[in-house]
Amino acid sequence: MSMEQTWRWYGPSDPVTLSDIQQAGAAGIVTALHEIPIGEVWSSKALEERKDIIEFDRSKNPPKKRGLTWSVVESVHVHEDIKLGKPSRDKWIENYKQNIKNIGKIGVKTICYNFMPVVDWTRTNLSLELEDGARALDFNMEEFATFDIYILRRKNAGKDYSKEILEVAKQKFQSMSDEQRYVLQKNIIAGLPGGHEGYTLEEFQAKLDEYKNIDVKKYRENLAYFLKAIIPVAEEAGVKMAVHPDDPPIPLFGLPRIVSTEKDLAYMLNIYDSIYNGFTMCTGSFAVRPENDIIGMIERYGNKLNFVHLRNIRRYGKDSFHEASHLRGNVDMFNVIAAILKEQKKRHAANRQDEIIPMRADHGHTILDDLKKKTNPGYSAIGLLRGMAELRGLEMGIERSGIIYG
Ligand code: DNO
Repeated sequence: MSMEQTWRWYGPSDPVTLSDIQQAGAAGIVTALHEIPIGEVWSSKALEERKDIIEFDRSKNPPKKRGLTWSVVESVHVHEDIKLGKPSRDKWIENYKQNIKNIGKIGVKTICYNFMPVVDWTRTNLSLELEDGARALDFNMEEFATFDIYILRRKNAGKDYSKEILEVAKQKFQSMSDEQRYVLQKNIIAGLPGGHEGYTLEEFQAKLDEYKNIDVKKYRENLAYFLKAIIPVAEEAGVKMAVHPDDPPIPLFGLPRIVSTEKDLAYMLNIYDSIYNGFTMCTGSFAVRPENDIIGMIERYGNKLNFVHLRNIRRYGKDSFHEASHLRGNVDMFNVIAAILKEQKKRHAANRQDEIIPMRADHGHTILDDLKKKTNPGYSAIGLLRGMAELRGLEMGIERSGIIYG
């Protein structure tokens, strides 16, 4: 059986329409009520309305079923008070539980979320020009350090970088125009689509300050507190939770990161042992650390693999990477897909109801006509379509050749 092909849709204001998504051949929609502030309750009414928009084209008379289903909610973000372990966390956890119940009621079975402090996914350049003229997302540690040390001026930031990086960052900062400095700042803290809220420099520093006394141990305790509260509710509601790894999976701004490696994953999955406490295999995120054995992770923790983001990266320098086309990069996509299909086979044999795992092509390059349009970074239609087409072809090749049965 193939994986379920899904597509991330940012809601009615997404320049990529539901009809575009159908034409791309996806059947599952991945979306969220992005307009609701982090932490608030998503009402059943608002959820039902969004589900209706996804499933029916009401501009037709009679309304036409589109053939799309809302498959995954990505993301129900975790309120910062929960991450910080503040006394007010219980109130936000109650809201989170209510969201799980409401989402379960409309028939969505998977929720993707993350536990990254302050910032969600982060890049330094949203439009890196590649040799062929395509544009890609890029994370350059030297530019990141330039922002951290010279623009944000975080106290003691210099201690977090090697001598080489410090040297380059200094030169970079000096040679940058005000405009370039502003763009770098915006890329890092203004918020990427679907991620955290945008911040000014002052707000951002204030957010970082709140984490002053939170080390990895404390942060893990806060995650454990959250999971122990919500997973029983997810089990009851029939909704599988899928934590997204840190993106990139390295500590940033001196903040704790706890979903970056296989060890981290093992730890968080063990906090509450249930298939409802699972993870999102985001290949592009985990692959930034060459020691992350992605295929082994799928083999070892596959029973809790609840969602898949297929994306490729090309590493350069230390901790830097740009996003590569889906089949050409440091991720061995062939063996990744084979391992996921094997997991599905295992579930089939075990009579599990959730044999088919939802996957989406993640972050395409900006190419062709999209280069002239305003698009969501990483989520322009044509690049994602290219990625999706390549991945589904590869998947079919693997299935038909019988490789996974060998
Ligand atoms: C970026 C995404 C992330 C992801 C969240 C999950 O493209 O992979 O924003 O949705 O980290 O909560």
